[in-house]
Amino acid sequence: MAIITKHLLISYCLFISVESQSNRPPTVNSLNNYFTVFENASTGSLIYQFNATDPDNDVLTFSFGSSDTDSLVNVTQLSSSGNIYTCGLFLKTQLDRDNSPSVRQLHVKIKDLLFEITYKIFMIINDVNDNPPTFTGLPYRFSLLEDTALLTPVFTVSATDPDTGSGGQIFYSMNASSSSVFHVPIVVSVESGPIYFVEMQDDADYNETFSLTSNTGIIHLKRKLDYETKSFYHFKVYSRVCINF
Ligand SMILES: [Ca+2]
Ligand SMILES: [Ca+2]
Ligand SMILES: [Ca+2]
Repeated sequence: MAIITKHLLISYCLFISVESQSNRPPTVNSLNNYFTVFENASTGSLIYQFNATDPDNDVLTFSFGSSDTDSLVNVTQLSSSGNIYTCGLFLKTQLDRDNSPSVRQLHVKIKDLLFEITYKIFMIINDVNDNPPTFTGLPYRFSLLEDTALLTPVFTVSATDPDTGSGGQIFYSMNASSSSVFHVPIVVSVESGPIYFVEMQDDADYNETFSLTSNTGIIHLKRKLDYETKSFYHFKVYSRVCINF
């Protein structure tokens, strides 16, 4: 009985081996295994297409794995002609280039009757100017001695913007314009004078007293201070970017 079992096992293994050699895995026909997409692409939009085929005319199925990256997209069979399958990747969730990697690798699993291959695709996420500049180090308050020399740099305002290129380039201003995005109040007290936060109107003469360098955020004193005449200033600084969003 033991001998018969051994013969049966050997026959079974040979059978599988012959079948594996006669079948061949699916293949992918695609010009590029990468594509670009803007980070504000709509959920559900078609972002990439590829063709797959099987040399044995096997029926193919397509799926994604369960990694975080693969949860970003769905794969759907769009059409088939003969043994050529056309598939599309659809965006499943909103992308974010600013707080996550800008290049992501996707793994499409393609199965025929025996084999499963993994088609690796690189998704390159392009930036969109979708963040406003944000001032840091608030609140902005500082005091000056009334004998501070003219042209002294007296303060620096600073904002950050995570977007790339012109979308992340920040300019500062003490005056509102059509391209101003956000502003913060700034209070300057001349040393030993009281600071009145109740007055929220911009001082009429702040432009004559201070200057702000648009690309650095550095504020300079440009007129002599006089504690007896004016003991505090209140005005706003604005940040703007090249491109409105
Ligand atoms: Ca096959
Ligand atoms: Ca962005
Ligand atoms: Ca921006």
